[in-house]
Amino acid sequence: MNVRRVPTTPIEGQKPGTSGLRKKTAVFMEPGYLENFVQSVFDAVGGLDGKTLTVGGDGRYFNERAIQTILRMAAANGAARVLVGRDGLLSTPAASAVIRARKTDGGLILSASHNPAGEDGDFGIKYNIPSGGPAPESVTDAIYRRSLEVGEYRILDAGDVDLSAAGTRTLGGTCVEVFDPVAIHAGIMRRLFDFDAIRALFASGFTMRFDAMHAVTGPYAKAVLEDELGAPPGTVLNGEPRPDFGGGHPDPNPVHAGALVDLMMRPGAPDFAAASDGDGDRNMILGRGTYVTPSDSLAVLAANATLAPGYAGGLSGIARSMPTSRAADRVAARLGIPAFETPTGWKFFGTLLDAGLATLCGEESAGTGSGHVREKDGLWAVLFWLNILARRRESVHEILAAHWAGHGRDYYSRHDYEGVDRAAAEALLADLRGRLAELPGRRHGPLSVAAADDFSYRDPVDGSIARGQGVRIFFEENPRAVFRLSGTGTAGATLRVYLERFEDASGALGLDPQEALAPVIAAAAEIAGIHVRLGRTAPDVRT
Ligand code: G16
Repeated sequence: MNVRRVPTTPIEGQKPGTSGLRKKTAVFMEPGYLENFVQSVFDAVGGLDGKTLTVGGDGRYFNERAIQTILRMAAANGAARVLVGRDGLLSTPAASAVIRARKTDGGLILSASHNPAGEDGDFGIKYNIPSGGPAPESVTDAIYRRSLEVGEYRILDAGDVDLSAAGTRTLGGTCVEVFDPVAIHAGIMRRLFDFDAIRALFASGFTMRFDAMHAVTGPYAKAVLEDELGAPPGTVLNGEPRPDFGGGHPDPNPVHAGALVDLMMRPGAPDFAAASDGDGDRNMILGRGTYVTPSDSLAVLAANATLAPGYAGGLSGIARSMPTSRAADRVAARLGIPAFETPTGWKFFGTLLDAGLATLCGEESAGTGSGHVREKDGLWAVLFWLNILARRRESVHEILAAHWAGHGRDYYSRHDYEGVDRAAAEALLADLRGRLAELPGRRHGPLSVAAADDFSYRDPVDGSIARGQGVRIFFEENPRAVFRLSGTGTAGATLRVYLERFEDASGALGLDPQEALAPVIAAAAEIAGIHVRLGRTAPDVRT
C-alpha cells in the first residue's frame, strides 16, 4: 500500500489556546483542511509511530468520512493501533473514559458540541491528551504553530474500514479496533452510582423523560436507563442519533430544549427530566414544575454526594468556572473543603482533578463532572441526580427548596446576545476593560459598584497563568455581573452576560430569577452600553 504526501489547506482562524477547531462543515470538507489539523496534531505530539489512538465523534454529518480519513492518516503516520467507536460514535465523556481505561496516547474527538449539524451546520475536532482531558494550552499552541507550517500530510492509499460491527481490522500496518461505544462508560457509571436504588425507584412508578435531541447520547441513555435500570421504553426521547440532529440545536437549555421544559411545566408532568447535548457532555436537569440551574445542580450534587457509592468517602474539593454562581462555594465552606474558581473551559479542571484537589467540577454552561473522566459528563450528572432522588425519595423541587433553606439561594441567569457584530462585541469588552478603574463607587439604580476586574487565574498545580478571562463587576449589595465573549460560536460573536445575586436563607427564596435579578440586569446593561453598542434591546437566550 502507498503512502501519499499531499499539500494541506491552511486552517484559517484556528486560534491559539482554543481546545480544538470548530468551523462550518463545508470548511472542514475542503480538501486538505481536516488533514492539516490532524497532521499538525500528529506532528505536535511527537509523531504517531507505534502509538495507540482513540477516535470517535458525535455522529454529525461528515463524522464517518472524517474518521475514514483520520484512520488512513494514522496508518500512514505509523500508528500501531486505533480504537474507534462502532459506527464512528463516541460521546465526549465516553472518549475520555476509553482514553483513560485503555491508556491510549490520547484521542481525536469529532464534534462541534451543541452547535447544529448538517451540511450547512458546524463540524469540529479536538485532541485530548493521554489523561483523557482536553489538551492544555501548551499543546494546543504547539498544534496551532505546526498548522501554519505543516505543508503536506501523509495518507495511505486504501479503502474504507468497516466500522459497522465490533472487531479488529487491518489497515496497512495499523490495527483498527472497532468497539462498543457504550460499554466502558456504562461500567464506570455502575461503579459510581447505586443502580439497585435507582432500579427500585423506577419500579415504584417514578417517571422520567430523557431528551437525547437526536444526538450521541441516545444509545447510552437507552442502554443504561431503559435496558439496565428498568425505566419504561419511551423514557428516552429522540434517541436515534441523526447526522443533522433532526434539524435541531442540541444545546440543553430552556430555549433549545424548550419542548421538554414545557412538558415539565404542565400538569401531569413526569417526576424528572433531563437532556444532553450533541456530544453528550452537557446536561439539563428538570423536576416537575422546576428548572435546576447548572450552578445549583453542582451545589446540590456536592451537598448530597455521599449518597452515591462512588463519592461515599466525601469530596476533596469543588471546582467551578468563574462565571458559575457561588452556590457551590457555600457547600464547600459548609463541608470544610476547598473551593476553586477557574476560567471558563473544562481543561482548567484537569490539573486539579489529576492532583486530587477537587472531586466535583461544574460550569454554568450546563457542564458537571468529576474525576471519573477528564470531560464534563451529561449522563453522569443525570444518574447522580437519579441516585439522590432514589435515596431521598423527595421531589426535585423539595430537594432544591431544602438546599436553599439550608444554604441560601444564588439567583442566577445568563443572558446571551447571539450572532452580534464581532467588532462591536470586541469593542464593548475592550471599552469595559479600559474603564475598570473608574467603575467602583458608581451608582446604577439601587446598586453601586464595589470592585471591577478582568479575571486572571494562576493554576495552583502547574503555576500557569491565564489572563483576560472575563470582566467581573461586584456590587456592594452582593450581586455580581460578568461579561465575556463566547469561544465556541462559528458565526459573528456571542456576548454572554452572567448575572447573580445571593439571598440568604432568611430572605425571599421563591422569586422569579429574572425579577430577582432585575436591578443587576439593568445595571449591567447600562455599564456596558449593551443596547447602544450592539443594537439589541433583549438577549436571545436567558438560561
Ligand atoms: C466548551 C468547554 C466548556 C466551556 C464552554 C464555554 O463547551 O468545553 O468547558 O464552559 O465551551 O463556551 P462559551 O465559550 O461559548 O461560553 P462545549 O460543550 O461547547 O465543548
